[in-house]
Amino acid sequence: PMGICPETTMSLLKDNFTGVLRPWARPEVLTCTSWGAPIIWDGIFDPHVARQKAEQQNLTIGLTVFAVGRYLEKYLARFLETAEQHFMVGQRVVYYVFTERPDAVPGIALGPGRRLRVERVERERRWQDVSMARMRTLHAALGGRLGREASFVFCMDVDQYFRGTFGPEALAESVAQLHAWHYRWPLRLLPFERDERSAAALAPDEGDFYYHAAVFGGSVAALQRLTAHCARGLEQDRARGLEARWHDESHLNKFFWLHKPAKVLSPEYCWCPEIGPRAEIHRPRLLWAPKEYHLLRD
Ligand code: 2GW
Ligand code: MN
Repeated sequence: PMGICPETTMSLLKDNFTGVLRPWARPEVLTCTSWGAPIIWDGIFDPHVARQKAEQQNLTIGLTVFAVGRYLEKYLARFLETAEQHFMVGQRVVYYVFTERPDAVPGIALGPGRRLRVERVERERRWQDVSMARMRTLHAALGGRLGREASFVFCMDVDQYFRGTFGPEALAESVAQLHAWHYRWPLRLLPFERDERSAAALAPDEGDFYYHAAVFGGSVAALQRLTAHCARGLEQDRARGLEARWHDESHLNKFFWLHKPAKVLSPEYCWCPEIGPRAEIHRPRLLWAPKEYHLLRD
């Protein structure tokens, strides 16, 4: 289907609350936020039921990823190859790769109903700008072809790879990812931007969770609001000579404080292997790829 379809979004949400989720299956973790959004842990949904229900709705799911500079050779092929194995298998999927070198994008064998689109972007000079420019570019893409052909979109970092099923149980009007390093931390220690002059600032008593900008998603309309908010905040800060502590991630956290996500993904969905084994992390879906800062940040 073309364009945004609110009915589809709503019925999917309703199904998630009534049929698909069994939050009591994981009594040792928080499976619901204070505002009533489910937190998706392994075991609280039946992947087969989730997949069947989604297939009936005939959705097209977008997956955006930026691969600029050395990140293209280093991370993109593995990200896409493993997405073919694990991301929304059985659904219609359209990958959007943003890069300054479209010719260098590796050829990946795609399953039926899956396609890859490559969009050219300018290369920013500072690495912080590469990351932050994504919000502006995504906003434009959501207002264009991506927004017309997808009903839901996930926006992801490229420096990670899929290891387990990342299926339609993760879909919702707006979706935020719990940060693997911070989900056990007390609220007042979370690394939100605290400088009141920044558009991303949260007061000491504000904040629900610290969300990871490596994975966020939602309907096209919700993501247009999210990317517009973050792009505006980033520009406002820049005009004042400020840069938030964690760049675009700080602004994303401000957005989700003001506009609560409809669904939250447990750290199983984007896990950092360096943390080591933890009892509550059953089946990681994405794993952070190792970084070589000396190689990349110069
Ligand atoms: C970024 C930092 C340093 C050196 C290179 C880059 C870089 C990033 C690059 O050269 N080329 C590129 O395509 N990127 C894209 O930006 C790529 O998609 C990458 O995954 C994304 C974010 O940069 P990354 O993954 O190096 O940053 P992280 O893993 O520290 O990410 C968190 O914090 C960022 C802000 O500092 C973002 O909010 C990100 O979404 C967070 O996961
Ligand atoms: Mn990253």
